[in-house]
Amino acid sequence: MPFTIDSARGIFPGTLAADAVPATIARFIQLSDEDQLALIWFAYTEMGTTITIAAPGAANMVLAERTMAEIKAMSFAEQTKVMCDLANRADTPICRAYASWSVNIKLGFWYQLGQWMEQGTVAPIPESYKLSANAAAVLQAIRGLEPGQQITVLRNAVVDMGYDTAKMGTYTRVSEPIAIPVAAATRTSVSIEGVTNETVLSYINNMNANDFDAVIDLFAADGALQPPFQRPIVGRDNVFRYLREDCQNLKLMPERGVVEPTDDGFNQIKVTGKVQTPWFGAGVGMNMAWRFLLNPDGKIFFVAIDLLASPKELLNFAR
Ligand code: 45D
Repeated sequence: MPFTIDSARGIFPGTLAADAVPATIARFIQLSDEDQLALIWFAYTEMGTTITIAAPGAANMVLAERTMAEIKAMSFAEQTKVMCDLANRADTPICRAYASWSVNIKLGFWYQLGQWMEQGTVAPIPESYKLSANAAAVLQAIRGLEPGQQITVLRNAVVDMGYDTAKMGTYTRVSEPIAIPVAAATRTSVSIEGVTNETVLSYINNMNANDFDAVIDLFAADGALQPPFQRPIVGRDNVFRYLREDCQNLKLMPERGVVEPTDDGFNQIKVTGKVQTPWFGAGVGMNMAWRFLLNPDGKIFFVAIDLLASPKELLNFAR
């Protein structure tokens, strides 16, 4: 076996990911719970003046409805406590429920709370709230990021909240219903400058069609997918579950790439381009790279998805 998942992670080592994102999160989680909430509130409302967030679909709001109704009925003091508990990753029933939700349900939950905070039905962040010097510095750092990195910081901050699932034993994961794949007649088909590899094209086109049965067929049995800033998800069952839970309705817009065969019959392929999330649509194009390693059967042994450090990286194919 010429490659392991670990060695595969190192293909195209010249790729510069947006390390500012994990660096910002690392500073953020050091802040007090109140500072965290206020900082996100300020960052979110500032961003709202230039980019519009789409309201989450009803199907995914309904899954958080009971918790949201519970919070709505509380006093301001209790509501503030719940939000602080989430930031502190406390062990409470609400923090456990939250931890069981998929990313989009977590985001939808906060979207709703944000609206209620704006309307004054849920405890708002006082306009006079004074961020600590550290929190103000983190907010300033977020202001300096490009929009794709800003929304990733917000997303990752939200994902990290709630109780730690590793401490929860067995629990039922809650995720939005699976969308029906796009009908054959209305599917889109990409072309990538420099890449005609069928596996890669099929990966992109089937992701764009929410056809995860077809996507997973492209993977080797022991294949892995590494999302931005995460450890690889290994094995078809795990990758399949991830695709169905967290990857619906994305728009992948690859632009160019390179193919480089290895001595052992594998193919390394790097593709760069833009990705849109359903939350922001065409309003935010994230600069991304896919680093594929295909085995001699043309199956995906490994693919890393990276959020790039800058638009300049879209043209970096150095090996
Ligand atoms: O705490 O090929 C308040 C994969 C204040 C799959 C708030 C992929 C208090 C394979 C404002 C209320 C998925 C890896 C909070 C490709 C408070 C593949 C609320 C890549 C929290 C291409 C805050 C996909 C709110 C990618 C409501 C890169 C914040 C997807 C909302 C990236 C933030 C998606 C939202 C991203 C952020 C989505 C909605 C970055 C959404 C970000």
